[in-house]
Amino acid sequence: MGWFKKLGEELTKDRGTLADNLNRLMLGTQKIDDDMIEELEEILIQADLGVSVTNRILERIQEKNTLTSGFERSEVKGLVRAGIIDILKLCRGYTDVVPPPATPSPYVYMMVGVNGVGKTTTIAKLAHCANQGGKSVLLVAADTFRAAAIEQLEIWGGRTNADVIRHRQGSDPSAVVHDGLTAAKNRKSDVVIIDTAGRLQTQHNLMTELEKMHRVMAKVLPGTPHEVLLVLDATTGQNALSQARLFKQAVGVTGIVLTKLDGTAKGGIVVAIVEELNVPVKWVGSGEGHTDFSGFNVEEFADSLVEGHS
Ligand SMILES: Nc1nc2c(ncn2[C@@H]2O[C@H](COP(=O)(O)OP(=O)(O)OP(=O)(O)O)[C@@H](O)[C@H]2O)c(=O)[nH]1
Ligand SMILES: [Mg+2]
Repeated sequence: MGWFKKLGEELTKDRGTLADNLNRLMLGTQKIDDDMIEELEEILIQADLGVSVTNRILERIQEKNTLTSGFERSEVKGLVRAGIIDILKLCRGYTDVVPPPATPSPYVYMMVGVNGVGKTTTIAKLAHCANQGGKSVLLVAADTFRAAAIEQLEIWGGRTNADVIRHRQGSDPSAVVHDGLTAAKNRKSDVVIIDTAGRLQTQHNLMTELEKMHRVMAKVLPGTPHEVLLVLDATTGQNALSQARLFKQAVGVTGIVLTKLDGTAKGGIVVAIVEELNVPVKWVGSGEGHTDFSGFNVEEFADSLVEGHS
């Protein structure tokens, strides 16, 4: 093959969305054969669905192919969609409603995730929902590492009618957590949301720090945190899976918030994460404002992956 043609193929390979690639695949001859299955496998892997999810979907398609005669390529997209929905629904606890929870009080959320994914913005979104639901909200500024992180949280606190417990930049995040939960107990706050750093000097330091905060919470208020929310940027690829594994190991993630779905999101990786870690997606962020937040609608999400819109 000439280098020019090869280059062209490489480019299309890198570019296509899952929706585009499925459309292209369905335009081929009607026959379902090994070549088509192989091509579909490549498409699903490229969409960050991961080997395990891909195999599940392929098995489903092959099963259908042997069971029925006259199976057409045009049905492939529907089968991929159904496969994705099955996996996302396997993990109970996904929700299409927004918070706040009623009990116990205070209800404590700990937010975790690598830097820049949208943790602090998501806190504002959660705080706004809770505030709208008539709950008193306390934010805890335990990202003491990044410059201006505390001020950023205070600005959001002001906009969403939430108080903020803070120390100085560079102070021990676990001490802030300690004071935050003690204050929540004294003030009888309904909802507490803890902001954490996305980066420290090393990843090991970050995990150790998060573990320590987690222990401090349980000591001050047994049973807390009630939820550890892993914030994931939907535009991240394979990296998100290793991030999710690390955070789950360190602090036991209970739910995922998928942010930046308003962008040119890929998001296929989230299916792989839900399948491997058995952690539900709870909410999605779709913008930079504190009202750009909603529950996770499994069908809509699957549609947006296979159709390219929601
Ligand atoms: N388009 C879009 N942008 C978002 C969304 N959520 C957050 N952002 C933006 O992403 C950037 C990072 O958001 P932060 O909330 O500061 O992220 P963080 O995880 O707290 O980052 P660190 O504190 O540095 O670890 C900001 O510019 C946000 O406005 C979203 O759902 N959609
Ligand atoms: Mg932040």
